[in-house]
Order: sequence, then structure tokens, then C-alpha cells
Amino acid sequence: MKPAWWKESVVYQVYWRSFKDTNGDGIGDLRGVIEKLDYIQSLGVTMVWINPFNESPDKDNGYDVSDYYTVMKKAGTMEDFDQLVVETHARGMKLMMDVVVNHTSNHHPWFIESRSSINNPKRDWYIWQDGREGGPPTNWRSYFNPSSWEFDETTKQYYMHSFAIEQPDLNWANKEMRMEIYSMLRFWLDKGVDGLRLDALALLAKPNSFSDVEDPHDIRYLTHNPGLHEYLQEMNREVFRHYDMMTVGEIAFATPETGPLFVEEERMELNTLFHFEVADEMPEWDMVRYKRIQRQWAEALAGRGFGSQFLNNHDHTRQVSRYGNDKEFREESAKLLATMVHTLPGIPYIYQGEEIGMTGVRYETIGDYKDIAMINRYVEEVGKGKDPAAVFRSLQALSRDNSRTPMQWNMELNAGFGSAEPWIKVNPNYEEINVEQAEKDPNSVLAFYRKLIALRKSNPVMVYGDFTDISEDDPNLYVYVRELEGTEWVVLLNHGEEARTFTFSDSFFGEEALKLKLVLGTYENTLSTWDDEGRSIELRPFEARIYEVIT
Ligand code: TEU
Ligand code: CA
Repeated sequence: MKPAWWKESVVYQVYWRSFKDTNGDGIGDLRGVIEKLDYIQSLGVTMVWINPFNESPDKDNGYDVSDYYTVMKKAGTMEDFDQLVVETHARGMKLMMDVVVNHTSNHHPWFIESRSSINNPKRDWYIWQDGREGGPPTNWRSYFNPSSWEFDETTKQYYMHSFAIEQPDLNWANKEMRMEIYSMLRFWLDKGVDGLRLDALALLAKPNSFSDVEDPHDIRYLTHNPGLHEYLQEMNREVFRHYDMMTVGEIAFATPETGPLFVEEERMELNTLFHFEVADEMPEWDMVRYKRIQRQWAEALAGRGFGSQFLNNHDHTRQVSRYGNDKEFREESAKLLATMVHTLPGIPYIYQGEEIGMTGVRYETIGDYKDIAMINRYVEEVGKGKDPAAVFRSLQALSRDNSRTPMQWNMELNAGFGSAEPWIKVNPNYEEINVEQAEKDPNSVLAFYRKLIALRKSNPVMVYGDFTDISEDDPNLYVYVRELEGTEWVVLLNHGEEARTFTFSDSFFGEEALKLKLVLGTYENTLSTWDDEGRSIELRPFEARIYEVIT
């Protein structure tokens, strides 16, 4: 695989509104990101991804843009943004922007025009349809509502929204609209942005026919429709290929069969993608399933394109709570999951706070939650007559707010996030889990992340190495080999609360004496448990180790 800087990236995701508030309004801001750039740089990451900051009524925390060319007042000013670019670059890092092009806010001037009359020149920039038998055109659901259609009084037609009612979908079949989006992307790239995370890309092309589906709850029909790849190829021609940049597409329902089509180098669409076979589709840890997903993707992408690795982001419960153990083994499991994400093939993404092992949250009442996905779901289920307390409990574990609590900097007021009461409540465990505390402890999760990230810089095997799973269907142990031009690394992970022994098969090392040199481990005194003769290694609860094979 051809080397490229973007393949060597380690991306740190900043959900700025929950990162650092500098002007005392309770909301994080771009100045807060600037203030903390030294900290971000100290992790060793190469790229900073910031969630959407364009002007927005904020129905979906910035994913409902009303002006693509301005900075939302809550986030700061265009001067702040320009300074963020300069300061990020000054620290040797790149900046990735999150762009939302599947939909706009219903307050975007394009939509206001579009809805004003059937003959308006912007009518066709959105998806309008007549109703059917006094109801919506089809039985399609949206991500956040029971219907993806909203009736509009002015023209007596329905418009389509794949997400909230306030997020009308753009009509990508309209060329004039597409060209306008491409110039907007060029505007930000010309300002010095180095990377784009492209939101909800799988939804750009709409189904060929507006007709009912058999199971409206399986919303796959909203995605991967004809025309999608043509749009991405055009976007590449019009925008991407003219810049030295990185693109990562958020591709819901991508599979090992369809995923490579987005990132295969000759196709000239995207550099890499997020698929959701783990985060969206695997509600809790399932080692056998996870290993299968990794094997299939590694095989599908080998020699064709480059993948991404993440276990959480602003839409998904914190990884240590969902996929590790956030109680007795919080630190151990946080380090284990980190080792896994950073040693599997693909670009690793760190979501703010993950590097100190921040956990999910359980607020007391529905009123404490801000996530539109959760609130709409709650209203829908309670509306069906279900018990509100039971509905509330059932939605807590996967609420997107689990990962949106303010960053925990120290033990001071509001966890050091800012002087005013934050827009969303701080996780009460900030007194034990915070950056200041982690900085003092040489064995902290934070210290471990720094070591892990530093390794990648001097070991191309982590980026470009081939991948072979040698643990097969073991339900707790995950052992794999990365190999590049004679360098061979073995990664051993014990995802479980008991110690477990892994025995290498005779064929693995052949007749040679087995020699493994420890590169990095999550426990101290790691070599003491290594049984040379028996070719077995005992791993303690949630222990992870990386070895180099010495020949
Ligand atoms: O998420 C869109 C998405 O398609 C889902 O895969 C996502 O995992 C889902 O929200 C999980 O419940 C993106 C953004 O990341 C999200 O924050 C926005 O709300 C959404 O698009 C709409 O713009
Ligand atoms: Ca602020």
C-alpha cells in the first residue's frame, strides 16, 4: 500500500461545546479549543477533528446548519476560527472540519426560499412530494422521528427529512445545489482546513421511487441508493483532488462488500470511512462478533483502501462503559481498548475524554438530557402508552449524551470546564477522573495513550502492516499479528475479568526458538508471566501486550 501522510494520522475528536468554555456562557467554544491545543499536542496526535461549528439553530447540536459560511455565535467568531487554524498548524497538527451536506437547517435561506412556492428556483434543492391518501407520501421513518416526511402548509406538499423535522434533506439530484456545496467546501479548504469528516454521506442519494417499504423500522432504505458514488466521484473531481487533504466519510450501513467502493484508491472517492458494524450495530461487547467484523473488513480492504478504527464518538456511549468495564477494571479496560484500536489496521480516532477513561453518565430525569434522538424517542414511546419510567431507563444506556458531558479537566468547579453552569451536567465522577489527576500518575490511562500514540510514529508496521487474527473464535482472548517487511508484531488482549492463558500453535513459530520482546504492556512486570517453554502467555484481567518477534 502506497504511503501517504493521512494514512499515518492519529485523529483527536473535539466536541467543542463540551470541551472548554472560555467566556462563561456555559458552552464550550473555539477559544477553548485553542487554549487546550498544547494539551492535545502533548498526546502526540496528528489531526484535530472539530464537530460542526457553523451558524445553526442547534436543534441537533450544529448538525442543522443555517449558514455554511459563518461561525456559530456560541462557538465564537471567524477570527477565532482563523486563529485555530494557525495555532493548530503551529503545533504541527492538522485540522479536520465536520461538514453536513445531506441536509440543512429549516432556517437555512435556501430552505426558506424552497418552501415559499412550488415555482421558486430553489424548490428543487430539497425533496418535495405530494401526500398520499391524506397522509405522507411513503411510510419511511427518519432517524429521529416516526416519519421522514413533514407537511408544509404553504404549498400543501411534504418535504423529506432523514433526521429531525428541522433538518430537511437536500436534493442531491440537483446539479446547481451540488455545485454550491462544492464551492462551500473549497471556501473552508482555502482557509487552511486539512481534512473533512463528511456527515451522513450514505444518505445523499434518495431511493428511485417514492413507495412504501415492508419494514419501515429497518431504515437501510434511506442509504446506499443509486447515484451515491457518482456524487462522491464528482465531489472528488470538483474539490478533493485539488487539495493535499484527508477525507473520511460517515457511511451508515457500509458492509465489507459495499465499503471498499467508497475508498478504493482508483475510484477516487474518499480516503477512508467510518462503518457502523460496531458502534451502531453491536450494542454490547461481543468478542467473537467483533473479531469477525475486523477479519472481514481487513480482508475486504487489503490492497484496496484504508479503514478507520473507533469505538465511540459524540453519538455513542463511552467505550469504557459500553465495551469495557467502567467499575473495577476501568483503567485496565480503557488501556486494553486503546491498545486494540491503535494496533488494528486503520486510522485510530480518539474521542475527547477517552484518553482519561471518561465514563458514560446516568442523569436522574429526562429533563437533564439534551439529545434530540433520545428525547424524540422518549416522546414517541410514552405516546404509545408505555410506562415513562421504564422508557426512560431503557434509553439511558445508549443516549448520545453519555459522551457529551463536559470534559473533565480537574477537581475544581464544573470539572474545570468553565465558570458558569455547563449546558449539560458534568459527570459526578470528575473528582476521581480528570486530566490533572491523570497527569500526576505515570500509570494513568492518559500516560498509556501517549506511549501508544508515540509508537506509531516510529513503527510503520502499525500503519501499513498486514493483519492476521490467530485467536479465531476464542470469546475472550484476541491475538493478532501485524507484519511489514520482516517486522512482526503480536498483539495479545484479554478482554475479561479473569486471568487467561494463550498458547501459540506450533505452526506459528515453526521449529525456531520462540523469542518475543515486549514493546508495550498495560501492566507492570509483564515479562514475569511469560512461559517460554510452553509457548503460553498468561494474561491478567483486561491485560494487553504488544510483542515484537525476534528472529
Ligand atoms: O450521525 C448520523 C448517523 O447516520 C448515525 O450513524 C449515528 O450513528 C446515529 O446518530 C447514532 O444514533 C451524524 C452525526 O454524527 C450526528 O451527530 C447527527 O445527529 C446526524 O448525523 C445528523 O446530522
Ligand atoms: Ca463559551
